Amino acid sequence: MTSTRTQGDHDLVVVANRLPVDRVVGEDGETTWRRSPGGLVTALEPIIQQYDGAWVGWDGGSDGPEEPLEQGGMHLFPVALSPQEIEEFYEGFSNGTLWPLYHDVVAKPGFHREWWDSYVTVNRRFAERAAAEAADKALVWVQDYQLQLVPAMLRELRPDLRIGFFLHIPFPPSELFVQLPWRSQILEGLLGADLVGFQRRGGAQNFVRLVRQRLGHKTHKDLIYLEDGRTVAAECFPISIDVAELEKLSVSDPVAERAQQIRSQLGEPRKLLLGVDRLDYTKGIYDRLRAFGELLEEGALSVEDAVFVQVATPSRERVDEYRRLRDEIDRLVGRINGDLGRIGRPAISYLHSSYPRDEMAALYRAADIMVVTPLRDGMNLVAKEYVACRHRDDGALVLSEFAGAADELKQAFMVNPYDINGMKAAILEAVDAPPKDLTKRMKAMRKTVRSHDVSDWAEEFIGMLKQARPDHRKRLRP
Ligand code: ADQ
Repeated sequence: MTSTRTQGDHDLVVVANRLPVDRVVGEDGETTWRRSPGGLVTALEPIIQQYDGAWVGWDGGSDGPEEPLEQGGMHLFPVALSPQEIEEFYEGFSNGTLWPLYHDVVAKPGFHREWWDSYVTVNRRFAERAAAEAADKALVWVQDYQLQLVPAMLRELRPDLRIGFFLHIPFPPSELFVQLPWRSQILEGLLGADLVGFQRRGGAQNFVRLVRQRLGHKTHKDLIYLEDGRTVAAECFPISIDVAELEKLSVSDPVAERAQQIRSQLGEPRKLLLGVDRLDYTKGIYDRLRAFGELLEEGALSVEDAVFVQVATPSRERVDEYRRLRDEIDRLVGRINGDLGRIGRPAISYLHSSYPRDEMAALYRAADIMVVTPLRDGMNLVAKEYVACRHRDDGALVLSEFAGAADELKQAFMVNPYDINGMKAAILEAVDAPPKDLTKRMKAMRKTVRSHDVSDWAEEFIGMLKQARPDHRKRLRP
């Protein structure tokens, strides 16, 4: 690692695996950049604009630009990855090791030394780029599991910075985390931050316990005291959504009309059940559809009056586990539709497409029952998006207790996604619930979602990070 201290102009630097833009290649072969649709971009864009800040990230390709880009008042600094690094750092260590390990080992993590080496190399590249762009005493906010070594690497290069880290996925209990051959390096990497944020209280507690047990640091509640005199805070900051944007969309006439149209195209079912997920083995899609299939088989529901719309956007298709999952779900849907569907009445309407926000809002409005059953999920924004779109306080949410959202959306029909009979019972309970009960539940959940949106999330994190004094023995909170 170079020890030369260079310095940039930006008082806020976000460091994330991906840049907030997608490359679009026109018919003439010309490359342009379009703002990515994700929630993180929505959350961070206003704050970056306010600070005239920078965003350091990868453009998603292997032949991306090296030169800075400007987009919507944000200064973007690309970090290049080679095809081998995409395979080893991104598909390998990030998505083949950390992702399954942090999600309760629902798939077997691969532990490969060359993947780890690539993770270290790429994290260093991100840290160096951030160090070069941050102004004196700037705030740097590092995002997610792909970049857990960046905080310590960055601190070594730039001890003047205030460094925050937020983990979007769960932080596992120590019994699972300690499987990782590089467990101490990851913990040391995170401790380079002044503030480490998690989706749930339990994640922060797991982290504090691990640094106490494994690294021998003194801790008190959510604070970790390091030998060099620094204090690191581990806090929970549950992420949210842009509530106002979705509310506005969902009450608009075109979305209302489209919601009606969706229902009529599906044959005006009495109950429309909906699932919306990235096609990922953590999301519990297979067992959810199995539960629905069994309800049809047993006659508790019939295709004459219930249909399940499952939107599953393919993702990480170069990773074996994801290809296998796609095949398994394809087969299951084929079997259920083949056995139980009728002409013009499929049991499951299964879609691989990615939709614009207005179509998503229409789907949420059209659905009587939203079924969100991940085996483990950091938060799950889909659950919150559904609630935000139910402006009439109707509809039901069936929610896994293993999603971060379960801490807040307590009035959902809660399920253990490993318990197929329990899921069947919860779906039936939601189908048969009296409208009064549904209204009471949805009203309470809408109030919760509206009281804390994604800009509150970002402002709370940055607000707390600003209080950090990396070069003093000061606690973050009085
Ligand atoms: P994800 O695992 O991607 O996020 P989630 O929180 O549900 O999961 O977010 C998915 C987003 O993609 C939602 O905003 C949803 O509307 C959108 N989406 C899904 N399918 C779509 C489709 N077919 N077309 C268009 N949009 C679609 C990770 C963690 C989560 C955590 C988030 C944010 O795994 O636990 O909530 O980051 O921190």
